[in-house]
Amino acid sequence: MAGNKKVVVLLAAAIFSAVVGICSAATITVGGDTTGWTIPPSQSFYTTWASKQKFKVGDSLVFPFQAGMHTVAEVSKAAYDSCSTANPLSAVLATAPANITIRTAGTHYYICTVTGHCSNGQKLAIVAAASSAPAPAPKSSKPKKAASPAPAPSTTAAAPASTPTVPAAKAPAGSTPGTAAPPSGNFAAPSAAGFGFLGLISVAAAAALLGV
Ligand SMILES: *[C@@H]1O[C@H](CO)[C@@H](O)[C@H](O)[C@H]1NC(C)=O
Ligand SMILES: [Cu+2]
Repeated sequence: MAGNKKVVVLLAAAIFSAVVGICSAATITVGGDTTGWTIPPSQSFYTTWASKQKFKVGDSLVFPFQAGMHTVAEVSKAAYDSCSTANPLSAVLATAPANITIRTAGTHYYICTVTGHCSNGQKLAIVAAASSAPAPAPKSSKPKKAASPAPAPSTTAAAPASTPTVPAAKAPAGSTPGTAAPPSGNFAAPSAAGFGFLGLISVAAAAALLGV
């Protein structure tokens, strides 16, 4: 009993953390907290920094800099390569910190437009992945489940709603239906139904951790 309850709670926690961790837009401080956006200690600084980050559509790039000292503008690859400030693709942002939300997938280029700064390495190229919004669950890989998308009353819905979505875990099979904590069941049902593949991964991971 107690073990099963624990499993349900852990599964719910795993699904929740996976969804929050993977789907939410991030705020990324360009250059990190110590360097920020400035003439860097080396020409390759921002290239190296960017290679260690993950960017995706919806993330915000925050460029921290001393007011009046620097700017940020998005530019073309050619302008990035040549440090040309002639035709920026965006407004030249001079208010610190500049905050730019990544709108499209692909490579984006940013430079400081203050004379000499870009050529001294104050330039950033990032590759943004597509937004990781919850994808439609692959139907073929899912076990058939009760067609009850609406959140049902907690007392009766807990067991039926969560059991079919847990193909990897054996624990729920032998347990008494209805003993799962109502709050957990209530929470797990819409989560598992809505997050499909992600949920399955979370469940599998949690099951592996628990050794079931
Ligand atoms: C940057 O903009 C995003 C999206 O509007 C916001 O969530 C975030 O808090 C902002 N960050 C800063 C430091 O202004
Ligand atoms: Cu600058």
